[in-house]
Amino acid sequence: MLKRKTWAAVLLVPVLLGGLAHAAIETSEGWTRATPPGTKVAVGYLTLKNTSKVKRELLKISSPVAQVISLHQSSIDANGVSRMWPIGKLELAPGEVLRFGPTGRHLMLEGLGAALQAGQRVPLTLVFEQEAPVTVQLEVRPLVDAAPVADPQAGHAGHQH
Ligand SMILES: [Cu+2]
Repeated sequence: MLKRKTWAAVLLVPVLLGGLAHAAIETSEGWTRATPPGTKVAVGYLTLKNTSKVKRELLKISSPVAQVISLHQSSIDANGVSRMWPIGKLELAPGEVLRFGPTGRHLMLEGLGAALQAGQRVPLTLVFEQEAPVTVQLEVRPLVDAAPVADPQAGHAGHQH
């Protein structure tokens, strides 16, 4: 028994030193939507969780499929019109969970090299301050015929940023 406890203590050391082996920012539920041919813009969503005890700022987002990826916020005004604007800075407080969604925050993927196909997976790399880059796969969901009014992708079809 004594010997087993000693081993347990040894194995715990790297975990307690932490930070390197285990990513402090967890990502989940990443998805985007298929794009019609010729469309250069797509929107993406995901959930971020800061499992660390310190705040973390998102510094950079990149993907091989898009030239530029930025963060946007959208909301519906009193007339039912969807509006959106860039988010300057995104910080996660310790323990904070941030869910992106069609009526809130979204990722703007601009300058797509090719149309996104349903079933494809789009890799996305997120760089947070003082963290190793985190890569998440966005699942490409089918393009729906009648996009809801609140769909930021529909809102982006008519204008450039
Ligand atoms: Cu947008």
